Amino acid sequence: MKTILITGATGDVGSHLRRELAGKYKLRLSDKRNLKKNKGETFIRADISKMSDALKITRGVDAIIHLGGYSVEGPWEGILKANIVGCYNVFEAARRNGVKRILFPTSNHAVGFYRRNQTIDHRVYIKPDSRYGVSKVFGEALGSLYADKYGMQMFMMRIGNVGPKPLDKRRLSIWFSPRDLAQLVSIGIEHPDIKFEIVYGISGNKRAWYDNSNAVRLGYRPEDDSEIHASEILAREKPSTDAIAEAHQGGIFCTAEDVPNPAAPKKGRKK
Ligand code: 15L
Repeated sequence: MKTILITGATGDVGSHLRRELAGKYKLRLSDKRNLKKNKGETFIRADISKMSDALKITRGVDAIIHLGGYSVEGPWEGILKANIVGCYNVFEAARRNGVKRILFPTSNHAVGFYRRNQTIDHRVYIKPDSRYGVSKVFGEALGSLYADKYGMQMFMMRIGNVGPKPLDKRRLSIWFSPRDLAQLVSIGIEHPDIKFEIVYGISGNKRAWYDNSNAVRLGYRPEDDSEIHASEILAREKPSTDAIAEAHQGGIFCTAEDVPNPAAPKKGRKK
């Protein structure tokens, strides 16, 4: 059985993945916050902004799902430390430890300034909508470098919004159900021919803004579609007063300086 490291394992996507991947892989979890591990999991508390910690957690694993870091728009200092320095440390530690494969959850916010009336694929020029989006573009660029220069295998998933149900009208286009997430992640771990790939992490949503043919080419067959939730969501959605957010795929990330994590509305952003 392969050993998979999940960084940032206490977050929302990490929690879905722990449940979905249990029994299929040996899960090594890491986070700077404490975590109660389940049977079959190991946990190492680590701060990925320190190279020594990154080296410790990446030693001896078969693949890494690098979720650790800021998951929304926020102050530059935090994003720099967690998403730029932290991402560099994890990729570089993987290289030094001989770990070939990394799955990186980049984000819809790497391309959030595309308009909602456009359909984009994995080849479009980046258009980040936030400092957070820029940090995800950094991860994509670093992945490309490490694939070309060091022969590492990089699976870049531009994730929409993971959850049991889409949250609002914008998320009807980018919703990613936990079981579709698990399917795409399994492809990222198991596919024999990954060099550097960009795919969109969304379900098979009728309202998608993405042409996800690269994921389909690699075998992805999403089982869910947000459309079954559309009438309920559209009926309760209030008209937006933010014309820029409304016109662009990234929504309020295009205008706000700080965005709360939708998975933790009471506590604010994740990190
Ligand atoms: C993201 O990239 C975030 O990680 C997630 O928390 C959501 O805000 C999501 O984008 C979104 O666009 O809804």
